[in-house]
Amino acid sequence: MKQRIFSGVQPSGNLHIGNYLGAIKNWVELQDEYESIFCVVDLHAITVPQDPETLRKKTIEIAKIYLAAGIDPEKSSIFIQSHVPEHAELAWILNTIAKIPELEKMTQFKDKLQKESRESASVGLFDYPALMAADILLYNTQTVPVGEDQIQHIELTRTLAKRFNHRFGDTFIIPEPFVRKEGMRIMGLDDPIKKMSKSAKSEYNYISLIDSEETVRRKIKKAVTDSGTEIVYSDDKPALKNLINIYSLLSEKSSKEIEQMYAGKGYADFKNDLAEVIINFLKPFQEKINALSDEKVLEILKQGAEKVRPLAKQKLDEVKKKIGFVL
Ligand code: ATP
Ligand code: LTN
Repeated sequence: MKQRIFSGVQPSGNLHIGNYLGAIKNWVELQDEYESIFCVVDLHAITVPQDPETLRKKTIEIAKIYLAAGIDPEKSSIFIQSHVPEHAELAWILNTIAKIPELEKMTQFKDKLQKESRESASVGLFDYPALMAADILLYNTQTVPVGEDQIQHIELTRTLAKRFNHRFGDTFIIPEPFVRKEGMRIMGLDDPIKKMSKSAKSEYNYISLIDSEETVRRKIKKAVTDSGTEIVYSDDKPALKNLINIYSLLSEKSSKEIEQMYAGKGYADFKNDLAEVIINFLKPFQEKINALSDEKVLEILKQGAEKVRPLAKQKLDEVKKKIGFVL
């Protein structure tokens, strides 16, 4: 029996190379080894103010990105979270298991509160991790491939699952995070201390997967660098380290090789080549995205939902029985 993995991305903002390198690239590599379920988490995307037309467009776009990256719908299930209502139902139940201080501790929540005021933050934003726990636990997921920033949410998922099992008897599998060392944290191009983020204020923070050649060149030119002139990979030069990481991950060259290639050369040469490396990666990717029609993608997503829904229903029924609901 293959182990099961589950992961998801929010259809908000523009997916960037950090999302690709930290998450989606790994999914593609894992889909042969694991029974894989990948979700477009639209219920999560509405926890911050959003525009309905953009949400609709982004939901399909994320699915296209999954497919263009190499997720094969014959091997893996891909679907839209809101097409399987069991996610919201289980999240409600887990709300009654989770404790307020546990949610208050979540770094992603605290970070987002810094971006908008506490007064305007929704209860949904606060509760985001309970919904994420529901996503994972509904499918008896053993492994959750994510970027490093999501580990805390998976820890909470484990806590909730154990608490439920303890109170009501064995119900949930306790999932493990799966984080690849490489690519786990791509930093912002305008601020190498914070992770690259699609909700960043400035578009100079990220390279989106749908950026044009000209945009990539402009953003890389503007990317902050550290003091000095040499191309060296070191912790004291976080901006350069991040750029070398991106170069390395997209070109399959090691950071050592890259250092050697640019010995005696300056930032300008390095940045020009980095822009070309990114463009060479994005071009075929974008061609694949453009070749997919919205209708075809929606059909794949609906089939995905049909395939996974019975699993979700079975688990939710088990949960309902355990807590005393009349079925
Ligand atoms: P936001 O900044 O709006 O919260 P995000 O860019 O973090 O969004 P998510 O939808 O939260 O994107 O994340 C999707 C996946 O991409 C997750 O598995 C996450 O860990 C991973 N990821 C996000 N940002 C990075 C990054 N900078 N480096 C590596 N992985 C990342
Ligand atoms: N919270 C995640 C997206 C997400 C997810 C999930 C990831 C929602 N549900 C379940 C893994 C498993 C994020 O912001 N990256």
